[in-house]
Amino acid sequence: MPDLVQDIALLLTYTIQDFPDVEPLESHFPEVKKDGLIIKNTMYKSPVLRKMHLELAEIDGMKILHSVLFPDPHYKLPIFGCDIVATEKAVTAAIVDVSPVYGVDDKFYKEIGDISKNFNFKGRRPLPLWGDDIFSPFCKFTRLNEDIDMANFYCLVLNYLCVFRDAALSAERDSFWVDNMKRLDDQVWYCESQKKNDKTRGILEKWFDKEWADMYMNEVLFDEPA
Ligand code: BLA
Repeated sequence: MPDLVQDIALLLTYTIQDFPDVEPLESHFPEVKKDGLIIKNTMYKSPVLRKMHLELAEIDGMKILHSVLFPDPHYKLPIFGCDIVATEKAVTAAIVDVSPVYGVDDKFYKEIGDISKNFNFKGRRPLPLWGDDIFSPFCKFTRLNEDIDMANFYCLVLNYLCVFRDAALSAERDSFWVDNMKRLDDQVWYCESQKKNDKTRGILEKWFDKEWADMYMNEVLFDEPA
């Protein structure tokens, strides 16, 4: 079975580090180790993207990739998000989306829609309710069993990421504060909704405890923009 987590981690790392004027963002938890568990966090920022986060976790043959690229709300850019949960036998959950915020132009979603049409997965899974509140109509959530499905999912992420990157490279700063506040609110809502994911919370609570899981979700994964 291909190592989709590793392959997408490399793709994201190259893409993130290639943004103009990118700088490391200090992470309070660059590495967490407990029993057989290891979590690694890398974070970057750029003038256009306020937080680019890649997290990799591994325990007992299970691998998890979590990545969110949060734009600076001064730019009309969506939020890129990807989550992959893989066991030794299959990828049980693969999710990718460019989630809408106020003012992202139709051209962006036209391009994403054209890509989305070309990727349909047999293992398609229904989104939880909290996901319906934040994801775009082009969010893909699927189980992946076969190598070809994994290759297709990689290709999908690559394509979404290219469109996102191009939009970020050509984005112009919006000086209208009301619209910037709307986008800030949309990011807060995105984080609030993601924190309702009982599966992420559940596994963190199992590895650590309730307090730690809360702290980690609030401060590392989905801290709200200042
Ligand atoms: C599901 N996320 C999951 C699952 C696990 C995690 C174990 C269940 C897998 C399954 O049902 O097969 C665990 N994900 C983690 C952990 C971290 C993580 C521990 O990121 C980090 C430490 N989640 C995100 C992002 C998105 C996301 C950025 O962090 C989407 C952009 C989505 N994860 C997401 C969704 C599900 C999921 C939609 C399915 C939830 C459900 O079916 O109820």
